[in-house]
Amino acid sequence: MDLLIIDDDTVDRMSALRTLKASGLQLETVDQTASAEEGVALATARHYDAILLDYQLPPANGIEVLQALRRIPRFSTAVLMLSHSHDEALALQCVEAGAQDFLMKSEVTAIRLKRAILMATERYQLEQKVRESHEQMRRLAEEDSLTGLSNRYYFDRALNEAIFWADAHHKSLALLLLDLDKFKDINDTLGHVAGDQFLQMVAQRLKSSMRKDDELCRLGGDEFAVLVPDLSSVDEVEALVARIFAAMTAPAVIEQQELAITLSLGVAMYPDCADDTVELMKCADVAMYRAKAMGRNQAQF
Ligand code: GH3
Repeated sequence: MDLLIIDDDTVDRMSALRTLKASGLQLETVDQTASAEEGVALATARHYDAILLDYQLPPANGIEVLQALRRIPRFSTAVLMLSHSHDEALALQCVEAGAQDFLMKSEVTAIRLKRAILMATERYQLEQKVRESHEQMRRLAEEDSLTGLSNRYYFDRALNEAIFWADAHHKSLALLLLDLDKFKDINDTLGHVAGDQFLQMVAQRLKSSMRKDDELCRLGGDEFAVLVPDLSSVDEVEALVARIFAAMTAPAVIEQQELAITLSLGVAMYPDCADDTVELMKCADVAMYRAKAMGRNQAQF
């Protein structure tokens, strides 16, 4: 087991070290530091199974150090807070801030420390597994399995949030609806697998046309949507539309056949042409069908 002790009191640090050695825990590494800053740096540089963190670390307190530790990317270490204080409210505060346990220094014996470390690391690993499986489930629920893009479920939530954000910040946003032209012909002539490959290629090209904050989703079938938040001018949307069409100019090559990629695109702006999500979707849909009606392979605003 790899441990780190962060305690500015040399006597307490040595005592923790002695207690650890007497605990019978299988210790690989026990690093120690008197400085909160160095403690965070050590925990950033390598993984520890547990950190024994003193609550009193002037000028910081243990909760601030705990927060700094938890900001470390992929931090996965159980933190046990130690203090001379018998304050139950403080103990609760530390656990609420994310410490796995709170131990009073005067009551720490080798057996108690061993039990606390084993329980804390086990509980932490369990919490970590639950967090990871929640995250995995969320990702799966929001991902389109064919293209890897976000799906309709994600899009509905993102659209509501984007409108809420635009209202709160008095900003505009654009919604683009894209529908491939005569996509069914590819399925009919080359088969469904080739159709799938075509959709994957289009998805990749669309992805490469986006800016960092643009939200690209596959709504289903051959239909895609893009949310363009925080718009300063319509020029930004026009530039994005131009990038999308430019990305489609080279044909897709599937089964040694060159297939032209064309799509019809409808753009709707919020709040200029709609008051809510339903109206905005309708507005973009009408524009997209206008693009189809006017000969396809074009955008309509
Ligand atoms: P239009 O230009 O009028 O939009 O013509 P289109 O052929 O693109 O439109 P239509 O909506 O008639 O056809 C969409 C086709 O997409 C029909 C459906 O079978 C196919 N499709 C839907 N989802 C998938 C998929 O995941 N993979 C494949 N290969 N085809 C799909």
